[in-house]
Amino acid sequence: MSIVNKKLETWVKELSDWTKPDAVHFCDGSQAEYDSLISRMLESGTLHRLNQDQFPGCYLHRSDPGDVARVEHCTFICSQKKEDAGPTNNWMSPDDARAKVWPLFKDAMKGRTMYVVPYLMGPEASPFSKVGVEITDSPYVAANMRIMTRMGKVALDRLGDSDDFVRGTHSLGDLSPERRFILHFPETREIWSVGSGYGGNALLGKKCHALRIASVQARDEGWLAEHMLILAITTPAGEKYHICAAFPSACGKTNLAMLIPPASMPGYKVETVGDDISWLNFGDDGRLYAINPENGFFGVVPGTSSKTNPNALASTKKNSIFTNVAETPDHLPWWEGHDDPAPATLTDWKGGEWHPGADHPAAHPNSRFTAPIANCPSASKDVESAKGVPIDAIVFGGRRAKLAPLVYESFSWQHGTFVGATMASETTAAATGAVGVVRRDPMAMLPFCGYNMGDYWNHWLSIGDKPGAKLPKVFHVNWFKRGADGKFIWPGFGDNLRVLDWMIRRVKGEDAAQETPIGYVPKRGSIAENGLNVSAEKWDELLKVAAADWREELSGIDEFFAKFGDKLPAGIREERDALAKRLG
Ligand code: GTP
Ligand code: SPV
Ligand code: MN
Repeated sequence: MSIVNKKLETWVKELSDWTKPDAVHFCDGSQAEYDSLISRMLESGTLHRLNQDQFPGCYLHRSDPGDVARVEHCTFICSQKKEDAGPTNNWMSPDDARAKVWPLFKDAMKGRTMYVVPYLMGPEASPFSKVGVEITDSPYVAANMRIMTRMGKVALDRLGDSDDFVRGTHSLGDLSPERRFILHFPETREIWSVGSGYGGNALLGKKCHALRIASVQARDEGWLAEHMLILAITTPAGEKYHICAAFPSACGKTNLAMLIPPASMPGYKVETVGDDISWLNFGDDGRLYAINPENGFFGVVPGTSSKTNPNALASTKKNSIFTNVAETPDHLPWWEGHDDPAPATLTDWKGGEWHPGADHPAAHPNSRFTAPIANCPSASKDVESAKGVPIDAIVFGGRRAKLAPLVYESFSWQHGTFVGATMASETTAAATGAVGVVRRDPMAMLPFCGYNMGDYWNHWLSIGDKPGAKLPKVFHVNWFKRGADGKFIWPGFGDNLRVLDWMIRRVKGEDAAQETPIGYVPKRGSIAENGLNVSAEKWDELLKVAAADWREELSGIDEFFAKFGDKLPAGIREERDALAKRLG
């Protein structure tokens, strides 16, 4: 394929002179090109063919066992000033990056093909969509980018001869964790990633572009780039509502986005617009409209079953890539939480022999599927909507074994921003490091905000100050509260619709809430209970707001806020003080 964009051509030339690939391939995004990428990877052993009768077009990839998740300690914001990265990001000066990391790309593509991957984040017809180009020496990355984004010609057509594209440079390098860096240059809209071939480290359109770089563009241009799913609910009365929800990694976005209503709630319909990232822009009517910049899912596999998430399961049945799952002797993918019990012998995610009862899981806890949105039975036609869908409610949430009630509603946009800013959640396998430790994760953006988190909160507050803004209500949920027996109290999954339904009724102004110091919680009996088996004691526990526990939480919040010094916005401090007062 020939390209016409001179800036792109010059950049590709510079990069190939430095990285010395054996060949350069400009991706056009065609099916034929994808097929040849797949054939090459089957030949080289990068991919394994799964059972084509049951999983047509599906393949398995086993990543390097030391390269299985995002690496937050190797992820840096390389703004000119350290202060612009803020206290929650790692910072490296652009000069240090050039001295320390750029040499890792020298000759790095020798013996490999360089793929030039132009991609469009967002629907083809949307004015809010943005172009990026990822240059990579990983055919696995190129193939995944074709599923995850609108890739190739469509992006180049959009770009024309413009210089307005995010430049992503990616090399597997030697896959050594010591030489692994994920760098973001917000001022020049560049990304450098070396030493990892995995997910958010390497598919640069996703977290690196659509969140870290886009969050900076969003601040500059007056919109929001968020780690949020987008779903539509149609009620039995035929009214349609749209909800965005921000939960940290592996905390239930994909599941909620693809929710199937419980049998005891007939007449409701849930449709999926996005499962991970939202770009929110103001419409002429003052409302926030969300587009999903992605075109596929990079979803958590373990725990996915016909009981928990049949839509995700269906999405993976064709033309999908599985990464780090186990494989049965019949070449079927298998994982913990699968509908079928494990067969007597499996090949585990590392390629070794595995038997039930082994001392490690057969599938990696962060094993993933890459699947086209078009495969999803619940996919909304608005995935292609140019202006996006109007948002009625924004939901924050995390994993909290204790403290946070099932759901509460904030008092105002400013208070909602405070609720997002003070989110906390137990860590998961989506990033390397300890699992199950409570950490602050504002707006589920802790690992993804491309600038000072204090300025980011200020940007959220400024969204609320826009003249004529008609803002969504802001809620907080916690599906993960545990009882004295250590088990989840709330059944979750499909039954989460009961909570969304309560939110919708609040949006409509129904008197279904009671005021507490932290916000409005449901009046007892106001969440649809028909067909649900939750005892009165459990409802008490689910909806409890204990002032003493929240006072303790407030001291944790204060500790976190102290990091921001005078970057902590006045509006956030006001909300903190007001909460302290309400708690007594
Ligand atoms: P990322 O792709 O990492 O951003 O994750 P995500 O937020 O999309 O999380 P996902 O929906 O994949 O869920 C992660 C894990 O949480 C899976 O193991 C799910 O089974 C589990 N989970 C999701 N929803 C619920 C719920 O309502 N209740 C309980 N108990 N577990 C849930
Ligand atoms: C997440 O960790 O939030 C993900 C997976 O969605 S990754 O693409 O690795 O970021
Ligand atoms: Mn995510």
